[in-house]
Amino acid sequence: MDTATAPLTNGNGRHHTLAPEQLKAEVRRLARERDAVILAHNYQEGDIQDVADVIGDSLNLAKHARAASAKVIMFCGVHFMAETAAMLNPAKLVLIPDLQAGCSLADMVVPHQIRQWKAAHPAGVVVCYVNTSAAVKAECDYCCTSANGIKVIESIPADREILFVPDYYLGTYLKAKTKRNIQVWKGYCPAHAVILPEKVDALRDAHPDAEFLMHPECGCLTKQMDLADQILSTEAMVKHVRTSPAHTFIIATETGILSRMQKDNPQKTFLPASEQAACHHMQRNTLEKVFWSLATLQHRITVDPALAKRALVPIERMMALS
Ligand code: CIZ
Repeated sequence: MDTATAPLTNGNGRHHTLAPEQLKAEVRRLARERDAVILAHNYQEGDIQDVADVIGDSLNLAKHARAASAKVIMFCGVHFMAETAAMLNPAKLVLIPDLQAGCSLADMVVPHQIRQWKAAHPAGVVVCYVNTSAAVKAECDYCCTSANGIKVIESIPADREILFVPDYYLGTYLKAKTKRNIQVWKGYCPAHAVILPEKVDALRDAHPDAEFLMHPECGCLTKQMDLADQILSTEAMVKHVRTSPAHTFIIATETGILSRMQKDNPQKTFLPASEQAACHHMQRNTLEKVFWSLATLQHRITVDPALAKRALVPIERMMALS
């Protein structure tokens, strides 16, 4: 059979025989047919980014999800991000390509642990990183991303103790930057934890003119904080490399972001601080799964309305500041 005309909708077998460019065209066709907007996180693979209407960090994607007029929001990212989209725009059908695309960092704190921590610090203000479940957000006062963490912390009265969950490295960075009284939970992102100072040092020796951009979730942060040229969120990194006069960049964050940087700046060189810094949850989403998700309208993400009402409090406080 001519592969260009092979049927795609062959049911449970979930095979297709299309080349990547044909599959991308099919995804775009289906998105139009379904009235779907495709939102893709900066860490998603290049093929998914190629079919997306919007590529961005969780904050940007949340803003687009809230404003979306399409019937379907195809959220190419991880579960907590799709949950936020579903809470911000509950009338829409929010889909995720792979239901198992979770977040190891988000799993490092659960609601009863927040309640216990608050009981031990009754005057504490709880700030959660966006990498948390809706159930955890519902226990918190403020939400933040790495793009707006400093602003969120600085919006809290200076005399208040702050309890920050779940990322130890982002929390430590925010504490150093704001000089606030912040107790930090000991969670970490396994993808960022494999970025080791020795490897970064070797890369910097080999590329002395390269700019070293580091994400605040990096486990190497405590040792390298003073050495990084910039400590930036993913969105800030994407913007920075467009305008920086440097030609070579060492990028210390999840490797999926390199495809966006390379596509935007074909004349520049981007080196991952670690080839191993790949998030296996983000990688569960593939172009094929995006296609099947649109074809079958699975997997729908919903949040119980009573829970969403509570979880939206810290999210809306963050969005009001952003
Ligand atoms: O907020 C996000 O999307 C994450 C997880 C990281 C970043 O810096 O953008």
